Amino acid sequence: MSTNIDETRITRLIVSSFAQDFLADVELDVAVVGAGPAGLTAARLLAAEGHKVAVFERELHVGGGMWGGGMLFPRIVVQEEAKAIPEAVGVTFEDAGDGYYVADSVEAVSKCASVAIDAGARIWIGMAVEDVMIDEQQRVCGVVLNWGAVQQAQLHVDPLAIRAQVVIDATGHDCEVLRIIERKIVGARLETPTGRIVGERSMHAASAEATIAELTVEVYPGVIVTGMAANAVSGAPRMGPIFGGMFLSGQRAAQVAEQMLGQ
Ligand code: 48H
Repeated sequence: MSTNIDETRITRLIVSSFAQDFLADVELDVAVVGAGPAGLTAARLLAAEGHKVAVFERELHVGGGMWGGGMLFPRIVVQEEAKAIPEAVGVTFEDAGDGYYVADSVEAVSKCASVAIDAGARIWIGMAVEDVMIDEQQRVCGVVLNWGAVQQAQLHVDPLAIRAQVVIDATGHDCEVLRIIERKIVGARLETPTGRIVGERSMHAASAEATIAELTVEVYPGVIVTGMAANAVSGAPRMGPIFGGMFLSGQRAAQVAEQMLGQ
């Protein structure tokens, strides 16, 4: 049998399938903001444990800063301690010796996203988190969404809200969820050396990679910070295109979220 192609049927299928899945994600265990390596890793591991997880990504593409590798040379470097995490999703590495491993960045992103989806995490693209939802105690209990394109065009369109028991800020260098919290929640105190966002420091890859997993904490009630955002919020350095810390931090974020969900 050949398909009788009908344009309006296609329209109905697109909108009804979207509506069904989006409505299913209005109440989540974990909302991950940002589909970079840290966010994708946390989402995959939590979904694999049976939690209801969605990733909200502002751009049309996933992968964040990993997609473009180092200065658009589409390769990433990962150190020995972290290599098992991307290997678990099928990323292949060239052993460059001395504990350095090199992979194709497009392969790495594609496999991280693909296995996260297979594990049950839903990835919503083109959706930006522009605010958080709070409860009476000022604990974060969800995210406020708008289309990424609406944000870019600076249109005045009211957003929609998603409830989540845990929110993970995986927004990279700009730690955007925490900037919103700092700006909008009166008296907000973060789990950082100053209680505020300290800001990312200049490159020192060894110390940046050493600190990132331990800086992956519940940084504000209901919110875990992971990936580059974890270093940025606490005043730790950047590391350039070595990505092991992002995978280790994403793994740690999943562990912290599990503890929070179990309470
Ligand atoms: C929805 C948003 C929002 C928002 C941002 O930058 P990322 O790749 O983040 P990490 O932490 O997983 O990885 C960091 C790494 O890529 C990197 O930049 C490194 C290692 N840099 C070192 C150096 O020295 O430069 O991904 C963050 C994602 C992006 O895709 C953003 O588009 C997205 O978050 N995002 N999504 N709502 N408000 N803000």
